[in-house]
Amino acid sequence: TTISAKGETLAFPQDFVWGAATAAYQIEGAARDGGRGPSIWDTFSHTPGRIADGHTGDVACDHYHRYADDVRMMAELGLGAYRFSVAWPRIQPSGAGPAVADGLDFYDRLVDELLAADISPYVTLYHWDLPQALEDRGGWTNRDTAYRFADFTRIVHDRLGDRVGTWMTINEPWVSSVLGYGIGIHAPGRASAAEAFRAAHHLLLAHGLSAQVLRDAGAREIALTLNLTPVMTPGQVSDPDLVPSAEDSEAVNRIDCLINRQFLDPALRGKYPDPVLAIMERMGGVDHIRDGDLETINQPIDLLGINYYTPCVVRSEPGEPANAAYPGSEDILFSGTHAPTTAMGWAIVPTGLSQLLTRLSRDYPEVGLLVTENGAAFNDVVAGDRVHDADRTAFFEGHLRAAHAAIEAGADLRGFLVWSLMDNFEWAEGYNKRFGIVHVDFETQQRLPKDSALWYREVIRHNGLHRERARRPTLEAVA
Ligand code: PNW
Repeated sequence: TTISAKGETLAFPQDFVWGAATAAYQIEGAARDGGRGPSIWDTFSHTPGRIADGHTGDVACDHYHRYADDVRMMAELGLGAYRFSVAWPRIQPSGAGPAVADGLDFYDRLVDELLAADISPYVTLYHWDLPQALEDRGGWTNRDTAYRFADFTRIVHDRLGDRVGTWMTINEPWVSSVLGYGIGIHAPGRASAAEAFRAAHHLLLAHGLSAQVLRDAGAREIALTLNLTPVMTPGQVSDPDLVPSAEDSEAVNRIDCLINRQFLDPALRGKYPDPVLAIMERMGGVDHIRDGDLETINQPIDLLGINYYTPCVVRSEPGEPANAAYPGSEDILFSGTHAPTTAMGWAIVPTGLSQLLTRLSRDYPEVGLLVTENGAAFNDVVAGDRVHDADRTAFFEGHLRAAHAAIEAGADLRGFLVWSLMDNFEWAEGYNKRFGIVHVDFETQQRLPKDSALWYREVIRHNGLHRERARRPTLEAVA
């Protein structure tokens, strides 16, 4: 029996998708196997001083060799969907030209294992591992990269399209462009506001061209995944209904345009917000935007993938210099909060997710919503064969309650994928920050489901969340 008596659980919609997400460079390792070419993350992680403790993704979770065991583990956890990314340099080592058989074979086997385990594969085509050869020709600042990505899309879809229904083009173009080209804390490590805007535009163009290819090839569901960040004043963190001053509202709107609408509006409305165009003009011009680009970018898509971790908290502060990650953010102060934080130092604000989902379904009603990432790094306590991560469970519980509230308010949320399936290479933080619901011992490669994974399995099994008062032993537990 399930605990479905009214009031005992927060039931999610019947066909709600429950799963977990990863990305190729963060888990695969096997950096030189199967004819894989170097990506910008190989170059970056092997550059001294770039990654905490000099960590690299050379071995990572060795998932390339352990994928079959990993799929078995996913099945044991009851996952209905698994979101992974395809490493472009495994398929086209120099970013162009014919596909490498070993690379395609790997993803082919992975997809078959998933389907045999009744887990739906959700494929991300770009999760930051650009072939280094393309970076040598300008990377995402070069318009041609977008066309190379369309070719890559076609190759991957030709091989996997008969079995993969859901396709995500680009993961988090804000992070790729701003952290990679704007401030240089991610690969390729460049630091120029003008380049970041160019790169962002070409990433959007790549999304549009890729979506066209997928549509023409008959893909069932096409998505763009964005790191969407509710922007709020310090007062709104604890009281979402608070009405900010006119100055604070302007600050919130400007940052919302830079981090969210710079991507949402071209993809879903075919235009850049005016404040973004004005800032782009100041930062080096808008010549990279050609006639027809916005039509290409504005492809009909089925799903918007939402990666939510933490809000952005700002207020007006005349005289404050611009924050390098937000060109044009003069006179805005980026503020801390009193909310508890994760090991990343990110404030934990579950209501940010309900706000975000409600706002998206109001402002962009034509697209379905899917949480493609939500999760947290904590300093987990390993105790024998258990990993106690009550903080992570509480984090997910809070965010699932928030997601449920948004659904009740009418948001068209189709599913929820936790970040991440297992501890992995957390980019600039290396292996020091653990986001997994499964613990990984990076010496032995042993996987150990954390308490949060066991809790998540129950959530999936019941298609819902127990209310506080359902915490007492359930019918099953006492039966
Ligand atoms: C996302 N930020 O990255 C990525 O999609 C994942 O690959 C990553 O592991 C996860 O979130 C956790 O970090 C982000 O600094 C990295 O704003 C950095 C930021 C946002 C998202």
